Amino acid sequence: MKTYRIATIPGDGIGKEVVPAGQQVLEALATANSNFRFEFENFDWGGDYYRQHGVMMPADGLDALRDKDAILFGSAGDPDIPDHITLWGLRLKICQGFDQYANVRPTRILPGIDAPLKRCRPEDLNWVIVRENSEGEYSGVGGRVHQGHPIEAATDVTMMTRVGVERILRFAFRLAQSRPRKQLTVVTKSNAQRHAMVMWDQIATEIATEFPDVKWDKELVDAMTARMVNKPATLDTIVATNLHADILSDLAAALAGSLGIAPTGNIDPEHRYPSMFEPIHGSAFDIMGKGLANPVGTFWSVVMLLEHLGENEAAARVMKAIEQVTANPALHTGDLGGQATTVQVTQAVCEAIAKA
Ligand code: NAD
Ligand code: K
Ligand code: MN
Repeated sequence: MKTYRIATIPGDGIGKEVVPAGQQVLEALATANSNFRFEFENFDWGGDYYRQHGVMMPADGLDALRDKDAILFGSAGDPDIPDHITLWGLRLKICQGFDQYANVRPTRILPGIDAPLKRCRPEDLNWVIVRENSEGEYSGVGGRVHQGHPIEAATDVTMMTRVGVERILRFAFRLAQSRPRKQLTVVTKSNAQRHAMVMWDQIATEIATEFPDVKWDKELVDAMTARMVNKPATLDTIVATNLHADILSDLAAALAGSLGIAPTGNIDPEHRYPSMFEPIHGSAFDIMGKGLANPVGTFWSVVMLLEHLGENEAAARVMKAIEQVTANPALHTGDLGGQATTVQVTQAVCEAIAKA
């Protein structure tokens, strides 16, 4: 029997509620399946750790994760600690430290969900947004000078490297090629950002020649928001920069019903390091600690984790269980207009897995 070593990092806020729920789903799956088991190691990094140690994770934290098969992450963000400290001190440290340069964010309208885009037939809405996850607007290059003085100034430099842009575009073209519609939309803002984004467009044209069977087009990011709302069926695979795709994928999640259902994988496509899976939402300060968090985004992230491990049958089993549960409005959490709790949804998904 195969053993997969999984690191769990709940982090902060509702991360502490949804990650244990995700672990329960993996355990239910292992119980129902004799081909593999999981060995979990939990890491209590995040805001509480910061209050005790002055850092979000230990200096040798990456070494503790290095030999894992995958990481299940919750959220970094604490009401009492500035957001840039929590984000850079934990999630980005892992993403950048393990060169998880491809962030993959699927969007579909799940059964039973009253989504703003529900007029779109489910078979017409099957997006995957690929987010560049290692540089761009989040390169960390910049600075702040003359703080508090009239001449105060600050920069955050958008840094795109040819290597970084080539590899994310190649990943996106390859992903598009593997999907039925073989279609890719490359999103930029090359009218305004006339250096980095123009280079991105040029590299897209170069990489496209390697994928003659992929139909591709370009869209400016502002126009893209309107296209997602007005012509959703014209989109399939989408690739955008770190910042643009961050924003577009929250829009995508809301259009599909809620931030609480959307998953993501921070992937190292070369499998040199463990990849990390997480719901796209944050710590949700307004509902944390109340048992109201929707765990579906984490469960769908578990599906992506299983696919990454090559356990496609098990992944499909979890996805089917999720869809059975979302189809029942009595099992909707507050963000979907229902009254179910995190525990109720988790139990229902675990039962559906056991019965499948
Ligand atoms: P958020 O995603 O935490 O919350 C936005 C809104 O969506 C809130 O009203 C929240 O209640 C709701 N929501 C989110 N997830 C939900 C779920 N699973 N079930 C039900 N409702 C849900 O975004 P925010 O308020 O901008 O950020 C809060 C904190 O989280 C900040 O510190 C931010 O930096 C951090 N954050 C972290 C990550 C990450 O770790 N990957 C991502 C986004 C935000
Ligand atoms: K998250
Ligand atoms: Mn985000």
